[in-house]
Amino acid sequence: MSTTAVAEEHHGAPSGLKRWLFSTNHKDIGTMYLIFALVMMFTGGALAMLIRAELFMPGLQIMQPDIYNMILTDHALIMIFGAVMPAATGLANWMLPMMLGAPDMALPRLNNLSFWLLPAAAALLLTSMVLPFLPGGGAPVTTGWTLYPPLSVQSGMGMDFTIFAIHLLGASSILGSINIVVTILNMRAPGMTMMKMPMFAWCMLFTALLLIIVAPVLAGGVTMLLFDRHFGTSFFDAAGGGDPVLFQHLFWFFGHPEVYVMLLPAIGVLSMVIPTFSRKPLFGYKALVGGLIFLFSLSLIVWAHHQYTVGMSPLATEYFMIMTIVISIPVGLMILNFLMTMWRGAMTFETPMLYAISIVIMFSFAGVTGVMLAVVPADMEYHDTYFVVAHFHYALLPGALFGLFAGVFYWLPKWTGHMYDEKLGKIFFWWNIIGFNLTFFPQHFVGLAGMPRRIVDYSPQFAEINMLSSIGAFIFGTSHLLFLYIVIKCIRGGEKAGDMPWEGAKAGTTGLEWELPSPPPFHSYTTPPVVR
Ligand code: CU1
Repeated sequence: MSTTAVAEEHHGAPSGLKRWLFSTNHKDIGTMYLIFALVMMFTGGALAMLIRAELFMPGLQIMQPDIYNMILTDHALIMIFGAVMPAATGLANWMLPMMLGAPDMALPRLNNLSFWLLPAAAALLLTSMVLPFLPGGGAPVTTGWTLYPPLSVQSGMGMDFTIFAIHLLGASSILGSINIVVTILNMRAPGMTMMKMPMFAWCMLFTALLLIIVAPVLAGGVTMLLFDRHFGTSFFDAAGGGDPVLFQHLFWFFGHPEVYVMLLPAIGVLSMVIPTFSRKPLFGYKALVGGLIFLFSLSLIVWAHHQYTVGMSPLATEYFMIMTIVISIPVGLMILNFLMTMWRGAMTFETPMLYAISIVIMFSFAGVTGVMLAVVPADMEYHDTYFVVAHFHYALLPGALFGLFAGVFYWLPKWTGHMYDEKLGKIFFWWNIIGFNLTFFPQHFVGLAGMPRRIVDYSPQFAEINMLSSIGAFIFGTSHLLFLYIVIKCIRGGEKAGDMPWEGAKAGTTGLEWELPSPPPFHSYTTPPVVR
């Protein structure tokens, strides 16, 4: 519908720029979230390209060490807070009301505020990157996204901009999460009980609950940092009676659940995509809900596995090790449920399904390296090496970003009314996946061989693998230009998509021997019941 048509239909509804600025419409806000995330993905991706260009060979190529560290820091902050989290909120905004049979999100004005805090935060973050190049701008932020003191207390003005950006991002996440929780609890259409909700809604519910619990802790931690920097406190300064390790506990109490905040929306997308393209209902719905509760609870009590090397008591270390290994049980359960959903299904392999299957494989691999890292004596060896970098990129690209890609391809027909170009979609998938694996798989080996992470230069024996990794990164990075092209092409036109765009993917093509089971869950939200 064109802007003017929208304005005509709702009397006095703003059009043009005001439509977006003052929007309380979940679809428009969802669109803005997704576009913002896309812009941030390209920004963070450009930083990643700079990192890999610098690491293309030993020696300093294009930048000084402190600038390298700043780029590394902002790559992480932008990807996590700017790209992955807003994209997930965008999907939730678009799909939740339709899935639950609600007319809109529960708190539409709060929804508007949650979104518009994001560009402000991005402006602060980008300013912090420009400051070191200006006279009097201070030293760059070189702490990494973990912002550990004492370095974060000592760094320049850019750190204050970064801290304020995190405050705004946290506020945006908390408000957005409250909206998601209230929508799910209060806005379901009659008959839509909790246990009938699509799995995506369950995943978003737990994502939001996690954020409401942990984002304030991060906000508190960085506020204490701010006080140490400017107001003479010494929360994290041993000379004044404080303890820098305290910050690590505050940070990772947020930081570990944050991994699940990024992961769960992708799990939600997978539990929609896999049944649709397997033409079978989701296997073990109740077990998955139980698994989510298990995962949600455990993810809050395993944080110190990120800091085995700080000298915690052996008892505490063992506790965190055991809990971390236990958390692989609900994750394994999810993988099993996805495999059982595909088992003997009439599978077809459109782009969303290709992503879903590759995610199950690659994320399981990250699960295995994750268990390796959970084991204390082994982690003493791997800590702060490229093995960790390889591990969490296998967790966060398949486990979050690729899940979002799957969701975008799955729902683009719904959003735009057009089918995307399936052939280009498949080309993008293979280009993307090959580039990704070429980049990050070799990093396991340099890591095991002892190459430290967060370092601008390395010794010559790591040269070949780093060059391979950089070539992979350029293949991976450029693939996203095709993604952008596919999305724009789909928005601008293409084959018309009906109410149930994936129905055309007919069963029987893989030798289905029995009656087709009940329709895929897509039906549950294509015709939402009228609510008044
Ligand atoms: Cu963790």
